[in-house]
Amino acid sequence: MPTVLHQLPPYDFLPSLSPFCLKVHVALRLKGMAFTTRDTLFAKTVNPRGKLPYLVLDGEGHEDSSHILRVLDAKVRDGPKLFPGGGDVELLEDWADESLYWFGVYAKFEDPEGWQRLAPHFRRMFPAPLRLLGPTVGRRQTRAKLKAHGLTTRAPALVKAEFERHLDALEQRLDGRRFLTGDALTAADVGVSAMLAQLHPRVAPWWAARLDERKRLKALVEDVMRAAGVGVSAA
Ligand SMILES: N[C@@H](CCC(=O)N[C@@H](CS)C(=O)NCC(=O)O)C(=O)O
Repeated sequence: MPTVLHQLPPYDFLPSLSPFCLKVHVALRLKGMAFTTRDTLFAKTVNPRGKLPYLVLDGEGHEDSSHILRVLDAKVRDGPKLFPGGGDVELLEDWADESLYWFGVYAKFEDPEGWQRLAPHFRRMFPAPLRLLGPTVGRRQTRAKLKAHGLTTRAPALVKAEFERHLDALEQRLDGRRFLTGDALTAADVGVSAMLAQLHPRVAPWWAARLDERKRLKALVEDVMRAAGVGVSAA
């Protein structure tokens, strides 16, 4: 039975607009699995709970990137054990989803420079009849989520400073370690790398440049993407 990853559409330089979908993409590749992708901006047409990624594996549908990685661990022998049972992996993987993720959303949909660069790509992801209004409505909905999350209730300088502190904390963790929790690649590395890879220089140059300044962290993101054979084309 074919394995199908339902995801938000790709750009011409990243496999998906959604870092959660990218995370599953990377995990499937690390596990050596053959799969196809189906792209949509309308998550509810695939998953009644309205979220992507949604993975169909052995005829069964699975939602939520963290859950999907656990399903892959349980079902697929090859590749790294993504959740080997350590507490730090659990915490970092969840922190990447629930905190780091939102900085990427902010960089693309709230930061004026990011939105100016994202908008033409985002527009092309909509079916032709929706290209005029779709991006504006999509941005409005995304900004409402950012506000509910709390990031946009702070001044931009505070958001950027907090982002840099997070990068510094990750960079420090990599002092003397190959991966974020030790010598083996885990879901923590996959999750953090997927969230940071969405800060591509072509859509979020300021944010990508801050990552470039943290050499160990930048190398980790590149290594994870390379190990997974996921194309992230350069600026
Ligand atoms: N916790 C979920 C989050 C998934 C999620 O928020 N996906 C977003 C795309 S980045 C989505 O499907 N948004 C569509 C919508 O909210 O309408 C996971 O890890 O998969």
